Amino acid sequence: MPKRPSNEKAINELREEIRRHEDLYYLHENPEISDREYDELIEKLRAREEQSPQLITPDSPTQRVGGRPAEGFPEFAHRRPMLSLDNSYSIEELRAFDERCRKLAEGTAPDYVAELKIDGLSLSIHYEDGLFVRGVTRGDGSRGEDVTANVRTIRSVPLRLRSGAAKVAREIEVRGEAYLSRKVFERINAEREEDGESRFANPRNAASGAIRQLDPAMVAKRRLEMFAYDALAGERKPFATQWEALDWMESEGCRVNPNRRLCKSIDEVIEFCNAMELKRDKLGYEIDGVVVKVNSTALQDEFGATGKAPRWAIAYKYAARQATTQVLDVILQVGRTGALTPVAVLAPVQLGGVTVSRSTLHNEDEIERLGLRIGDWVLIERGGDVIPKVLKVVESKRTGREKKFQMPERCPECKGRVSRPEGEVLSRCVAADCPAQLIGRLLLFGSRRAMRIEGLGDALAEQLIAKKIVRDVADLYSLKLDNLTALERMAEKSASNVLAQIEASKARDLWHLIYGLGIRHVGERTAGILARHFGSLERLGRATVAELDDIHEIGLTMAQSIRDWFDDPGNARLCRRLREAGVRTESEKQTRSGGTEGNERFAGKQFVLTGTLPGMSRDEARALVEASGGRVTSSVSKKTDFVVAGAEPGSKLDKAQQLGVAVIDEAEFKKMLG
Ligand code: 1X8
Repeated sequence: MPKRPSNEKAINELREEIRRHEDLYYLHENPEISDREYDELIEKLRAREEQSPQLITPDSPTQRVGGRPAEGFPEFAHRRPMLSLDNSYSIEELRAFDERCRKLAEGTAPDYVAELKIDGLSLSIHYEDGLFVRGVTRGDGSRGEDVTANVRTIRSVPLRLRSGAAKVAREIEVRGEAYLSRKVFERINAEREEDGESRFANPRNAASGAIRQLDPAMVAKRRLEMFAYDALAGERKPFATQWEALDWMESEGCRVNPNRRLCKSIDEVIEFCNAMELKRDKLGYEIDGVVVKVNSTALQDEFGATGKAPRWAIAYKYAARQATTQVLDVILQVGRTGALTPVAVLAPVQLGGVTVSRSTLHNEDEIERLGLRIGDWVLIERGGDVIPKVLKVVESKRTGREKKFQMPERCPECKGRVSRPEGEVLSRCVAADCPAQLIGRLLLFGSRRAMRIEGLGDALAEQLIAKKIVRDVADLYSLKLDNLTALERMAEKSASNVLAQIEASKARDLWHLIYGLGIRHVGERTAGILARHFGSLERLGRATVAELDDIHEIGLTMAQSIRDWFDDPGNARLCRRLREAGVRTESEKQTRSGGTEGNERFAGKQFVLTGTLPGMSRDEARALVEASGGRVTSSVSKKTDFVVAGAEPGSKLDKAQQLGVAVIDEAEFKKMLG
């Protein structure tokens, strides 16, 4: 009879494998398997260790509560361990949790609090006499890293609790989950890609990378946020219930997630879980489930913990929106800058209620990292966005007939030359007349934040380029009615509307034009800074790299990119033709004052915008402030000079009133602008 592999051998192999995945996850921020698969490995190991308890070593992955402390920050011992949560993956498991709780509560049914489980990293925030003194990561649950300077940059962490704090205790600890919004996560990944770095796999990894940065200024750029979920006074919970703790933290100025429910039964908890699953995609951040807690603090204390997790709480994890499917092909999309983005064409598969048939692969390096070949079976996951990502290749399904993807030497759209500059992750089509790029440029130029030409959508842009009626954005200004009415699906009424929109766009302020030109690295904010600094397209076009680099907030890469753009003779001609067509190439305020210096009416002033303004968007208001030398920040502080408040202003207005900051409405704001 073949000898059964010894338990010891199996345990060692499992530990090896788990440690490898931990390294991939924590050190390289690049996991190969889903959290659920990781949990399953741990469970397997735990089961084996239970059979042979003598083999349990203190360094076994089952003996650890959380991540490992990183180097570079002093350690801090938590006053009360930061436990992890047991997971449940089904309604039955939730009901089983309820059964256990009722038994522990001797037959009575406890109330529960249901809260969202945020996909981020837990932090412990210490206050003394109401003042923020320390921020610590969870670390291994008993000791974390003191990341105070970094936590200070999180705007949703109050640096001072409001008045009532002293009544509770001199020393207070608030625990919460720090995270990155989807928007910021996307921005960081886009920046990393531009800089030739690999993308973060998920917001949690990006957040945990952010909090471990050694330079707080870098952390501040990451725009971490936090939802508070627990309050402690030393080792003790100072409130009779979790529900009160949440309300109290909110009243003290902490950000508490509004999606929470006090439940009288497990049925209500289940209802909340189901309702939030439907709302999941509409939240601006990633959640991976719901945390269910026994409401009464006395009962929590009675129930205690099992070593690594409390008995009075459980995480209900949403089914991962993952599926396996086959890669039928890899195609390339050509963006406005000529960047070639590989996209996997998938055998259609249902994922979280939608049919998925495409998945972005980002760039060649990502394909390399995944080891992906055409014909492979892949595990895909849909996060908050409709576009899913490929997590890994299912190697066991390989037949040997899979084909490697090769970046072509010619652009699939125009057959132009493709080049990948040293140190960059993106290959680009370098042809100046590539139609895919031209369409992309027209669309950017006409977009809302740029020249706002309504009606210039995909269909129109494609036809204009394909029929060679328009070759660049300046050609838009010589379009005639019959150019447009000759196109498909373009009646005379819509054609004249489009022409009117194009005409109106000539008067847009300079920053919209600069942004709409699509100069690499020049986003809306930079466009605003450039417009204010130079006051005209001509002066901007004459600026040297050194002059550009000298401007606060403009780095060398940007400076070089701007200079390169204007040095291109085609672009220089484009600017001239735009001016000749009557497009405003001078800043409005500059023209009026006749000077060459920026309008510095708001120099050094800090503004906060809140609520909906009746006559302008937030972006417009921001641009106006910046064009006059002011700054817009997102939260109200003593340094804020003015809060511009519109309809439904929310807590920023309260804060302004508390601090005695001047609050103005749109009319006053406009008056100040002159
Ligand atoms: C982890 C988390 C908790 C909460 C939200 N998100 C998390 N990731 C919450 O309580 N609302 S609690 C928790 C833990 O105890 N490990």
